[in-house]
Amino acid sequence: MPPDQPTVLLTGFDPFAGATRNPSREAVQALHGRVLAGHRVQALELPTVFGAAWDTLQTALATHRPALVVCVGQAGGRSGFHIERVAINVDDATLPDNAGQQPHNRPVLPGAPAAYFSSLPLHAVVDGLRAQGLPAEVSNSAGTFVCNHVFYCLMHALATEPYMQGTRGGFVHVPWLPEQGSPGMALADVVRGLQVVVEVSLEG
Ligand code: PCA
Repeated sequence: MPPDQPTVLLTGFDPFAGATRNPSREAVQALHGRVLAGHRVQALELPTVFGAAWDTLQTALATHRPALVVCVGQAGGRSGFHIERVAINVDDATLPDNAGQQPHNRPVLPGAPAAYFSSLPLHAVVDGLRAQGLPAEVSNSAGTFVCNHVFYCLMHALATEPYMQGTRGGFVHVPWLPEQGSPGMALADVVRGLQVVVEVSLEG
């Protein structure tokens, strides 16, 4: 049963590649339970593991029936919020995931379309973030690691599952925390920015 109050599902990943922190997980946890534009935020942690990450998200989609899903991941080396435009049907890892899997040149979903576009209002989100003094841009590649994998599975489900019709979804990459490397972004700014992403996506 969908909850009475409409829900926004925000996901973040656990730390990977030997790190101890992942700003995506910390930022979505900070927003758990908040009400943004009349929608209650449900935060969810995904394992940085091909397959298992999507299994976890899929279960949450069926439970919460969210109006909006924003998956968030860390993209070390990028500066500012990267609002991802496109998910591609490719798993091609340059490092092992948290279960030691390192697929090469493999489809996420065999036989499924080559790509899906985000259904977030990309430019309105970027404008909203910049208006708050937060650096942001539209990105044309979410990579080919676990973030793109989850993004692709999400957009495929939104396109094909009858119960997901009318749900908007997309993916946002955020920079390292300042402690992790440069360029970094303070956790408070990541949290503030994700709030903008949600509000603009619900209103836009
Ligand atoms: N970033 C990785 C996976 C988990 C995360 O936070 C990625 O960009 O694929």
